[in-house]
Amino acid sequence: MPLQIIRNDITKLTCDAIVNAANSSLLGGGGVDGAIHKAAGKGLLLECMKLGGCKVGQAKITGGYNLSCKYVIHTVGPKWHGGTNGERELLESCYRESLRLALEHDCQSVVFPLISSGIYGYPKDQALKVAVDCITEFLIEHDMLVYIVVFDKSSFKISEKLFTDIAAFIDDKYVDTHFIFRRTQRDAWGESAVLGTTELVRSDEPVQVALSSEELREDEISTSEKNSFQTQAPSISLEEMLKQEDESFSQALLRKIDERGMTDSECYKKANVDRKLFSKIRSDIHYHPSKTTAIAFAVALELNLDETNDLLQRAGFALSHSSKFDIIIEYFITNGNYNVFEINEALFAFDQALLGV
Ligand code: AR6
Repeated sequence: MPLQIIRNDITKLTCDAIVNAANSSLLGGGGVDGAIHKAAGKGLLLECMKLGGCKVGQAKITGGYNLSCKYVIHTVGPKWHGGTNGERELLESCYRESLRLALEHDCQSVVFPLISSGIYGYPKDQALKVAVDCITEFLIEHDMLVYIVVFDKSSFKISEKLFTDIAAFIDDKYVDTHFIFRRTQRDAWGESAVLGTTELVRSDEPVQVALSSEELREDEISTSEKNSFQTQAPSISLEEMLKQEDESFSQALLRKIDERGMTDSECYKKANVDRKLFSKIRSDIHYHPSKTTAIAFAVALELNLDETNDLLQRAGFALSHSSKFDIIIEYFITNGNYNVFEINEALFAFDQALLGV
């Protein structure tokens, strides 16, 4: 996945470069800067002493010393003074300059903390947005694995309104479904059965979760099949329709990319999917993607809900109302928001798997 948000301690990660949210002296400090210097050891400080400091919005590179990375890229974020003092531009410059250095040093993988969002007081949701925007812009032109690491849950915030909206949407759908499932399940197995999630699995695989009775799965499959028929454009000939019914996931994906006039790279980049994985899917018509990959492509293609279910079904999956993950995807699709990175931010905030590989 070219951009991933992870929760971890940046000093514990193995990658080509980690980025340090430093101050302009480059001689260490608190927060992530303090943690990096402590873990890297004296050698890092000695090298930093030779660099002559660094301006806000700029970046400088050193070795990784005792860390599990080749390089540390030190960048100095802006202090937050209310947002009208060029903070955003300076923060964008931190990401761009750091990525430029990473590229110059042939880094394949780079990890960023949320620069300026701690001691420097940049509001965390806005800091995250700047990070995601700058990194995705960079990834349109370059192949690199970039991670944003957030230290703990409290240091990560999507906008309050989005969070509340999604929470309400989940509540709505989830409660409804559980009421229905509770009834269905009670009918099938009696009162004592355990409630769980009903992720649809490939039809040739055993049912993985307690709740998915065979009937329920078939119910869901036939619902999505029905839906997929509803989405067929009336102008398609019967022959065409029958051909499409037999299409594999990979064939359907490639057809839809063509229909939308997208290039392959536009599509896999928009899906946050790695080029190598896309090549595998392209060259193997029977390729079975993971559910998160399949959904990422549905999002990149801006499919509506029925079309998404149709594509997912070709990979053996479906969206259901008994999984928070699925409901969040449904929320974004029904709101016409097909920004995979914004979806991932929300998924992350709700502790769900992210879209992409
Ligand atoms: N791993 C990942 N993220 C971390 C870690 C860690 N080990 N520790 C903190 N964070 P901050 P700033 C997160 O304050 O706002 C220093 O004194 C943290 O939760 O480290 O750019 C420098 O010398 C927050 O979200 O950096 C400067 O004087 C993010 O990293 C000043 O702080 C950045 O928080 C820079 O302030």
